[in-house]
Amino acid sequence: MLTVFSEKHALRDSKTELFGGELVAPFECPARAEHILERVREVKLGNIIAPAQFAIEHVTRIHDADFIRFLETCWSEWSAEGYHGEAIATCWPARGMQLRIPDQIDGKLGYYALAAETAICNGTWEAARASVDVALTAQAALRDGAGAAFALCRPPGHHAAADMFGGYCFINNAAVATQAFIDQGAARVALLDVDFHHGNGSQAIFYDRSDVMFVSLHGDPREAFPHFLGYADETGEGDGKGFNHNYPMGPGTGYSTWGEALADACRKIGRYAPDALVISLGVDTFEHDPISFFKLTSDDFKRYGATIAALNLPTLFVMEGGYAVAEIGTNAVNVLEGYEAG
Ligand code: SP5
Ligand code: ZN
Repeated sequence: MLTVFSEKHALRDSKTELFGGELVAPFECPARAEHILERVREVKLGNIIAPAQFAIEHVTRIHDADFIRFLETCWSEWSAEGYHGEAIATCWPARGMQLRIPDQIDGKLGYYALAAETAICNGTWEAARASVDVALTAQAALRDGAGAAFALCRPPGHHAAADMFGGYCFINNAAVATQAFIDQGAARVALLDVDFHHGNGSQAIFYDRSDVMFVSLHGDPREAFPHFLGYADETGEGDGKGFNHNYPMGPGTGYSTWGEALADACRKIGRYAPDALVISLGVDTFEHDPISFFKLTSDDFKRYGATIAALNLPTLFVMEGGYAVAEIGTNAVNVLEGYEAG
């Protein structure tokens, strides 16, 4: 299987994450991508290529132009304020307030942020832009006939909505790649999100559409980030009614329960008969993930790769989360190896 990787991921090297009331070293760090790349090499998964550069219009098919401008200019506007730390939102348009976009950077940060844990630093925009190029390059390989490809994206994307960043995400790589399939003539695309966290951004982006089915397995929002979306009764709206499926699961969920949810999700995807399948591949479902509460083992990742392969669809894997850094390479590549063996 082809892997697409950009060294520019390393430009996203934030020093601070707001966690438990402290500023800590971010869980979403450059070493993650390096470990995955190392494992791809170790098992000889296939060729590794750098991304092509795509026009921003591919991105603005999904994201609002003002939001993209904000991401692009955030760091310089923040630095110009004379602040010493990284750009972190501190005030939001909460219940009863206005949704007008302010002029000043603290206001814009609050408007566009969905969470405060994700700080914007110098290089964040360049890395996010390279990350979506990685996804689009891998997507182009499928367009040109590859059966599967791995977009080793970093930073991740599935929490990013049309006009919101957070949850370590800026541009929704999987959503942009999904839209690229549609723009190339696909009638239906399924987006299956197996990251531990609900893919709130992806769900919101496709919620009113029937040409993209979004299916997510994740920690129950009663217990887990992003806390305010991901319930089972969110089934889509308008044309999208019946094309959104959530499988929230509680603390301690292991493969017996998770694998059943995946089997059910795959039955729904099979009935939908999409032209392509995009996987938001997070491996923070791992038993030793430091911020999550599922209990999948490294072997389980192989097993579910085979389950995905049984759908027999052109499949684009897009890297999302996973914070057990030492094991992230094994776990992510196990899914891909399980897929190839399956
Ligand atoms: C892409 C992705 O996986 N993003 C995840 C973002 C999660 N950020 C919030 C983390 C808060 C973790 N709280 C964990 C409590 C453990 N006791
Ligand atoms: Zn996650």
